[in-house]
Amino acid sequence: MLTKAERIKKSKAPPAPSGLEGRLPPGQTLTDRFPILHEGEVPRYEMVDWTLRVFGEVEEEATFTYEQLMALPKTTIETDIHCVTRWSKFDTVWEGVRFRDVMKLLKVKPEARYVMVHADNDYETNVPLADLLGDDILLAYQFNGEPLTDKHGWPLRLLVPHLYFWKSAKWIRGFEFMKEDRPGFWERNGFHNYADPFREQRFSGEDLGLPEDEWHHKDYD
Ligand SMILES: Nc1nc2c(c(=O)[nH]1)N[C@H]1C(S)=C(S)[C@@H](COP(=O)(O)O)O[C@H]1N2
Ligand SMILES: [Mo]
Repeated sequence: MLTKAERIKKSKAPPAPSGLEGRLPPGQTLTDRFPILHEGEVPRYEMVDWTLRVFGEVEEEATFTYEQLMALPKTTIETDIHCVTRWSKFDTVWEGVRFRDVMKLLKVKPEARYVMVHADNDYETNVPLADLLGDDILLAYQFNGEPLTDKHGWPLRLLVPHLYFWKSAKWIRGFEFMKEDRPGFWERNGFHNYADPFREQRFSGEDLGLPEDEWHHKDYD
C-alpha cells in the first residue's frame, strides 16, 4: 500500500491555467470547495475546560482561556491557502488574533528559534518562530465570515498561509518555544520540514518511516 507521501509523489496536477503564474504554486490545482483533512477524530470540547498553554523556552509558562484570547485585538485577512495534497484555494477570509500579539504577552527567551504547535488530537507541527511573526499569522476562529466549523478547527486553529496547510494546525492547544528544531507529525512522516509551496517543498529527502494512510474522513464543506 502506498503511503501518503508516495501517493502525492505519483499524482500530477494539470498545467496551471494561464494568468495564475506566480499566484498558484507549482503542481497545485485550484478548488472552490474547502476540503477537510485531518488525522483522527474531531475533538469535542467543554469550553470551560479549554486552555491554550505556552511552555518551553519562556521565562514563565502561561495558560490562556478562550475569553482571554478573544479579548486581544482582532484582525481579518484575505489570503490563498495551499495543501500538499495539491489543492489551493484563493481569497479565503479569516478572522483571528495575531500570533505576534499573543507573543507580546509572553516572556520568550532570546534563544527560542522554533515553535512546536501542539493540537488535538495528538497533532503537532514545527514552524520557525520568525515565520509566525508576520501580519497574516493568525490564531483564527472565523472563516469567510462564519465561526469555524468543528471540522475546520473550531474553536481555534493556526493560520500560516505561506506554508503548506498541514502547518496550519486545527484545534490548537499549545505553543512550545524551542532552541533546537524538532519535526512534528507529518515532518517525521516523509514531509518537508519547512514546506514552502512556491519552492514545492513537499517531501523530506530522507527515507523515513511513513504513515500507513493519509486522512480518514475525506470530506468537503
Ligand atoms: N489538529 C490537527 N490539525 C491539522 C491536521 C490534523 O490532522 N490535526 N491536519 C493538517 C492538514 S494535513 C491539513 S491539509 C489541514 C486541513 O485543514 P482543513 O481541514 O481546514 O482544510 O489541517 C492541518 N491541521
Ligand atoms: Mo494536508
